[in-house]
Amino acid sequence: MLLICKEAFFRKFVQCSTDKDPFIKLGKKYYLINAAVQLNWHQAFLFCRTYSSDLATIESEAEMNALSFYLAKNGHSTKHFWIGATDIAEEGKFMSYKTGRHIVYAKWTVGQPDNAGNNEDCAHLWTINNIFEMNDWSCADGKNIICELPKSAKCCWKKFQTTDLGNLQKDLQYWKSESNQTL
Ligand SMILES: [Ca+2]
Ligand SMILES: [Ca+2]
Repeated sequence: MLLICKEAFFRKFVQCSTDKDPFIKLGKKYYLINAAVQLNWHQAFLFCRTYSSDLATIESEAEMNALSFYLAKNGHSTKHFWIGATDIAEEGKFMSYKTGRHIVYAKWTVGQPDNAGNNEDCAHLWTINNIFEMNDWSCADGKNIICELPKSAKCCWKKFQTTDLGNLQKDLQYWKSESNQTL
């Protein structure tokens, strides 16, 4: 069946595509793994929004394992990835920017979150013994990024990009130049 969706901003009808590239499917979710450019947590949030997506909210052990396996398999074990959990509003209460609620799942490294230096409010993934776990870190530091496509996004997500740079590579170059100016 040919699906048609309406892109509100341009007010024209476009043909739906089930192609969600550059998002990849792991388990039941679609992720954009940005291992090329490091941004601070707030820039990472905005980067995901340009793809009509959110910083990833990991909601189960199965999701964590799927991401961990994929990242390790693709040579990213030494990298740190921002995810969408922060206790910036209230210390010690990590909230999901995607759901607006307390995170329902966490795999904190032993001893974390420790709010080191009284300045760690954003959650990221890092590896302990080649397994990805969660840690809190300074939101201002640059890290790689995992975005998650909303379940409701069926198609046309590319039409909602806030940049008109065309593709991921150009977007990454854009953000890299932005981060060089602001980090
Ligand atoms: Ca904190
Ligand atoms: Ca920490």
